[in-house]
Amino acid sequence: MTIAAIATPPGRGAIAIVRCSGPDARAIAARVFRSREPLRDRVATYGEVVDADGAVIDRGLALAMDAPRTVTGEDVVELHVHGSPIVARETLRALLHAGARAAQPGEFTRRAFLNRKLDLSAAEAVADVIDAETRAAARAAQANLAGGLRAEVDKARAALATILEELAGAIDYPDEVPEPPRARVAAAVAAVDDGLAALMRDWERGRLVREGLSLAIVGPPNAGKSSLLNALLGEERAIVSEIAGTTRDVIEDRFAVDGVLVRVLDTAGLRATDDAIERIGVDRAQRALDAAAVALVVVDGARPLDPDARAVLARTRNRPRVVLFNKRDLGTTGYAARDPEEHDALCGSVLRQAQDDGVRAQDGGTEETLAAVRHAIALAGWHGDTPDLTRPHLASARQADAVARAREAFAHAAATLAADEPLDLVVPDLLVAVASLGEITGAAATEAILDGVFARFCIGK
Ligand SMILES: Nc1nc2c(ncn2[C@@H]2O[C@H](COP(=O)(O)OP(=O)(O)OP(=O)(O)O)[C@@H](O)[C@H]2O)c(=O)[nH]1
Ligand SMILES: [Mg+2]
Repeated sequence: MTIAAIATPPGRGAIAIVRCSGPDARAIAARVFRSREPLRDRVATYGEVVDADGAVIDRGLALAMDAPRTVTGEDVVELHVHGSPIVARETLRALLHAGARAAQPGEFTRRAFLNRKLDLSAAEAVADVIDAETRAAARAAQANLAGGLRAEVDKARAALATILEELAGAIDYPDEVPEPPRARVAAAVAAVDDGLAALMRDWERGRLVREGLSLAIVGPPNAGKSSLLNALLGEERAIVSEIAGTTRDVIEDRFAVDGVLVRVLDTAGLRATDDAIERIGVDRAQRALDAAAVALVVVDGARPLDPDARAVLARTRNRPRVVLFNKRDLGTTGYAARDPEEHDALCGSVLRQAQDDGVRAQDGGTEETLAAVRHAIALAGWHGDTPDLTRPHLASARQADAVARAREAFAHAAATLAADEPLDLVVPDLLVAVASLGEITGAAATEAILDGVFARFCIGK
């Protein structure tokens, strides 16, 4: 079945591309596209796009690409028309009328996978490339798109296949083929497991790159939370005033630290209140704090700590956080009297004037404070260890789950080996691991490995 869809984003632009893929792509395009020259493989041809009645929808280019050297592995025809949503839609309608079916989400990529144009991990990377919100995320997706993850996984599976062959030989010909030494089997399994453990470690960091870090700015009213948000963003995003309780709703924005996206939430000051609206704001602040990966706690460090400040400091002690004792330009009374738990807290000032007037810049000027806060976010969020984006990595929960299952099987195999149980008992575990890893790339090759191994088992075993 030939499918068709608009390939460019909705809205107006210079060009819109409507493409179709499938065995009838050329025949269908011929009904919709009129040109003086016939379409030739990989040559752009000028002509008219016409509707079912033969009326001209637009003039543009048609680009035919013959299977199998195409993105889907099927015949593909792209119609490049003017970038009007109406023209693109009319062109698509003409293709559908001429016999194409509207493509499902991801169907072009799915066909590419089915035609072995890319493996499953690369197909997932296609989606990641498109979704990337930062340069770092785009680069990370490219590493997998190039097939890096498949190479890693295939290497692990090949190592397992070698162990399985050896075991199978000994099972099959117990008199001729000696059992491989247990220690060697154990070491081989452990080596594969180490590689997977590294992938799992990178998974968390990779997720950070793709999804960004959620950061909630919390603290008592009037501490300077919104001032800090504005300073981090470099714009007057949130209202700042000397009235405690200025921020009511949660304000969300984003900025980057070390190329990592930080999704930041500025929240209402946390305090007990009788004001109904402020109460709602405080509830929202609390929820934002619960959901965030890292808390950025801001308290007024110039004054003795009040119960509200103590409460939020105590509440965030056991989680990743950054603590800023603010308003250093006014004094450090609160900072000096802080609890031992807050001894790694930052002390600074985010007051705009402090910077603009050059007031006591050496005493924690805004820029200096911001640099310290950014650095502390990197430490709390990813241990200051910027992810290596060029390495292949697990990019979805599905992939991470497959690796986790392989590692469980290894743990079981290791226990069997350690318990001096018969060596062939580890075979099922290793097969489970091979199959789980195969899910990552979508390889159907497990059948072959299964055949190779079980063909040598005698009946009843
Ligand atoms: N001197 C001094 N004043 C500051 C500093 N940071 C913020 N302020 C002032 O403190 C007041 C409160 O600042 P905000 O940023 O609105 O405080 P907030 O924590 O968002 O307050 P709520 O939204 O009410 O919870 C404003 O008048 C700011 O100008 C600082 O480092 N030094
Ligand atoms: Mg505020």
